[in-house]
Amino acid sequence: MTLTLTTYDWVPDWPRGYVRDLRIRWALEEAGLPYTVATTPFHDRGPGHYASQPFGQVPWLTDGDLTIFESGAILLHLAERSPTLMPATPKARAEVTTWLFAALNSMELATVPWSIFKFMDQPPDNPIVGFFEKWLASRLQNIEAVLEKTDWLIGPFTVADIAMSDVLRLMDRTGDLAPCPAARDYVLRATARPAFQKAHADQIAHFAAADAARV
Ligand SMILES: N[C@@H](CCC(=O)N[C@@H](CS)C(=O)NCC(=O)O)C(=O)O
Repeated sequence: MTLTLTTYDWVPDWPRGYVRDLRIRWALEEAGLPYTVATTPFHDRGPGHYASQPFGQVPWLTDGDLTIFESGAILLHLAERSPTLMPATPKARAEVTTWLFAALNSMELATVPWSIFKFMDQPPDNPIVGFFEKWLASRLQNIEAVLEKTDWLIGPFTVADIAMSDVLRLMDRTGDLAPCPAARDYVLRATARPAFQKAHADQIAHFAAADAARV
């Protein structure tokens, strides 16, 4: 099995440490699967890029002659290959899949529009911003209630925790997880894992090397 993860050749400073190839690096490190990293231009997204990722985004993963895009699909693909990422029992598999989708389709669905407004520096009285803040606050309240009762979503750490903590991590960056101590502790617990630390350091080093190559 030859695994190649593709990310951008360079990105500006602010997304560094948060580009979604990180969740894939993290899963690969947790699973101990060997992989290489390839790059695609950030500025010139040509037909080759769209052939692998129809939305012109990253990441994507090739596994032999398979190409998989969407970070959730990639995480699931890797989880199928590693009991560290997803225990083999039908119950655990169903729970992991459920929480993986919940991370992306219930939590990230709310955090992405919120983060767009946040980084656009909208005035706080903008009613659309208010709507999204309220929606996100309600989702946070729901996940806080779950995380108050458990260290990891299904019991043991799984790929669902990679997705969920990575989604919540973006909010922690701006201090917006402060009202949710259980979610905050969860992010701290997840990001203290050696596999996260390695994945994060590798992404930072990848883009730093790109800066060095540009001068
Ligand atoms: N749903 C996609 C989202 C991918 C995504 O938003 N990628 C960002 C980097 S983290 C990107 O390529 N942004 C550039 C763009 O959308 O043009 C996934 O989870 O893989």
